[in-house]
Amino acid sequence: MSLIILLLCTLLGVSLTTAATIERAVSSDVLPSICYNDFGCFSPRPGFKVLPQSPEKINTQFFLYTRKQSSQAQLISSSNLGSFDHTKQIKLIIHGFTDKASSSWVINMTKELLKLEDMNVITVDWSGGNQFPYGQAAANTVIVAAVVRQLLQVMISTGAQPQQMHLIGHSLGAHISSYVGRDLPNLGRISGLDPAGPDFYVSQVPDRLDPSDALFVDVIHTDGAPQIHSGFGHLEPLGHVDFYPNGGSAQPTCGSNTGVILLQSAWSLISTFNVGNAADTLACNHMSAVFYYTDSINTPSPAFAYPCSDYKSFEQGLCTSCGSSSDRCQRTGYHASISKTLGTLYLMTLHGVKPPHFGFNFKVILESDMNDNAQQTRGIIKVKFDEQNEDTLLFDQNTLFKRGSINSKTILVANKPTAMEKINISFKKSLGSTLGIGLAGQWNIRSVTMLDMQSHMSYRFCPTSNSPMIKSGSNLTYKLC
Ligand SMILES: [Ca+2]
Repeated sequence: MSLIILLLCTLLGVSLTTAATIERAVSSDVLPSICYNDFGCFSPRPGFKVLPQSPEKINTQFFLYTRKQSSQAQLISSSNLGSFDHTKQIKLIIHGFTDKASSSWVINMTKELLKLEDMNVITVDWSGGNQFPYGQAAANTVIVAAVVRQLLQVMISTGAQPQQMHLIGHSLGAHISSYVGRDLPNLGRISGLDPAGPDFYVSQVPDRLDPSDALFVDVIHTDGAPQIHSGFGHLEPLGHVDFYPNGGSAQPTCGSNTGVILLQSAWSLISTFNVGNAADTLACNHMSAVFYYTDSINTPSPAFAYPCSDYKSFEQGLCTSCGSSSDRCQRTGYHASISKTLGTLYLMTLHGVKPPHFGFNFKVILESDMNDNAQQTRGIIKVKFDEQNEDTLLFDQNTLFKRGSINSKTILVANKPTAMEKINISFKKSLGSTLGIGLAGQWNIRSVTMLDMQSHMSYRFCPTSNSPMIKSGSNLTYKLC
C-alpha cells in the first residue's frame, strides 16, 4: 500500500485492510463505552475504537417544512413540534458526511416533495458532527439516530403512526436511518441514497442498512464499489429493492471515478477544506443518487427499473418485460413499492447533467441484410424518432455488424415519441484497430424493430428508399413496414 493511501486512510479513518488491522488490534482490549443522558451508553462500532461525540457537540437540528411554510423552515425539536401535523405523511431528509441541511439538494428535494403532496418534510442537520475525520463522523451516526428516534417517538405520542414515517438518507444519512429503524418497530420506509461504503463494507446488519430496518427499504446505488479505492458507496444490495442506475458504479455525467481521482479529490478536500462547495463535483457519482431520487418524485416518466442478471445484459436488450400488469418492474426512487418486484433492478438514465434523468425505454433490434456483398462493418449507428428527441446512440464504434446479423440494444429517450410512423437511422463507419480494412463503407439495414418497453407495443420499420444502403456519414428514413 502506498504511503499516500495509508496516509489518507489515517486521515479518513477508513477500514482499508492495513488500517483496519491496526484498529482491530487495539479494539481487542476491553472496549470503552460512553454514556449520554437520555440516550444511553454507546460502544465503538465493531472493529473500531472511535467513540461517538456528545449530542451537544453534534447538535442535531430539525427543520420543518409544510406547504404553508414551504420556504421558511420552522426549527422544531422533541420538546417543541411546532406546526407538525400528525395526520399527514412524515418525511425526514438526512444528509451525509461533510454536508448540511441547507445544501441545495436538500432544499430541492423538499420542494419536490411538497409539490407532490402536503406533508411534514423535516430536514435533519448534523453538521456539528460530520466533519473530518470520516471515522469520527461514522461513529457519530448512532447519536444522530438516537436524537432522531427521540423526535419520532414524541410524534408517535401525539398520534402519529410509525408506518407513516419515511426516512430519506444520503450516504452516512442512510446508515443513520438504519439505526433509527433498528430500534423503532414498524418504521414505514427508508430510502437509502448511495449508502456510504467506507467503514460499512464488512458491517453486520445491526450496524448498516438492511431490510429489517423498516417495513420497506429501497436503495439507489450510484457510486458502488467493493472498497474505497473506487467509490464512496456500497455496491452490495442492502434493501428490499436495490436500484442500480447505469450499473450502479459510474454515472454517465460524471466521467471516470477511479481510485486516483478519489485520492486527488480527498487531498483537495483536505488541503483546501472547501468541502461544502466541492462536494457536488468531487463526489459526482455519489451525489447522483440524490439527484435521481429528487427527479423521481414528480417525473412524467414511469422511470421503470428492470430485473436482469446484470447491467450488461440489460443494455443488450435481454430484459425488457414489465409483466402484463407492470408488476415485474419497479418505478425507480420515490414511487417504488413493496408490492412490486423486489431485489436487484437495473435502469438507464439520460446523459444530461440536469433533469430530466428519466425517460422512455425502447429495445431496438437491428437486422442487417443477408444479400449484401459486404461481409462486415463497424460503426456508430444512431436513431432519431422525431423532432422533439435528439439523436440517440444505438451502437458505438466497437460494435461489429455482420451480414445477416441481428443486433439489439436497450435505449432511453427523453420524450415519448409523438407518432411511431417513421424513424431515421444514421451510420458512420469507424476505423477500429484495422484502420477500416475489411470493413464496408456502407451498410444495408433491412429492418429496425422498436419495442416500447413501457407499453410492450412493437413497431417494425423498413427502408423508404429502393437503394437501402446507408453510406458512412449519411442517414436513411425508415417507415412502418
Ligand atoms: Ca440494520
